[in-house]
Amino acid sequence: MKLKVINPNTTASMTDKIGIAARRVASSDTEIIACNPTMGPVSIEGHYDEALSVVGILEEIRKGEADGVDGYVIACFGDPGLLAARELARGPVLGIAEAAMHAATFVATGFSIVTTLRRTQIIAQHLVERYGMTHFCRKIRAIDLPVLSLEEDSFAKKMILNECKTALKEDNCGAIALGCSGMADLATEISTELGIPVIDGVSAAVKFVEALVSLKLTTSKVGDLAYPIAKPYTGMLSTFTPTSRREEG
Ligand code: 2AL
Repeated sequence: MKLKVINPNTTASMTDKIGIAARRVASSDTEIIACNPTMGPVSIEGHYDEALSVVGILEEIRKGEADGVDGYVIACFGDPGLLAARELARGPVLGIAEAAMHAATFVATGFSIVTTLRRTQIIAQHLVERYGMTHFCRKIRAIDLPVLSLEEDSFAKKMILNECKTALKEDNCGAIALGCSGMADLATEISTELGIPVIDGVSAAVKFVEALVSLKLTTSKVGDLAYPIAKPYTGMLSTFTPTSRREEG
């Protein structure tokens, strides 16, 4: 099967890291296409970044549909544009935050999230509520360093490890979800050091999408996730004009 893993920011080194994490867990007969949009923010650290990243994400989904992609992962912990992406796609589309949270509840009764900036704690909190995870999420922690610091230095990585240790000590959590796709290379190492499940959402989402595709479960085209209604789009967004698409189910 063909899975497209979309890094919604435009930083190629992060896309490479995400691709490596995805390929490490993917089945041998799964082709992973790791990509990022050419337009948009270099990192996603707030509502504004998220909103503008969605245009690039939808462009990648549109191309994926033309290329026969079976399923998608949106590799940013804010799960930007998730439902819009599902409208466009025939196959399943998973966000890494929802995948990480669901995986955590399969292996622990409570989890904490460790993310980058404090302001993204709010976005994570919104997702915890949206996904019905309030009962399971013990705490959302942040190291208060920018997303791209994970690309540059080992200091940020040390901070993540320390924050995970504090979570284990103080939060009464049995698992930790890493709150940024830039941490995709850290989960195994931290899990080994702490002795609890530490979940990278990219890896979890790839395995869940593989499972859904194997089960022949596609995105429901009945109701709000039906293909977008055909109508003119104007100005800079005219190339995003939805065309009428047969509902394939
Ligand atoms: C992210 C992420 O995963 N990628 C990005 O650019 N920003 N998420 C986050 N919570 O900082």
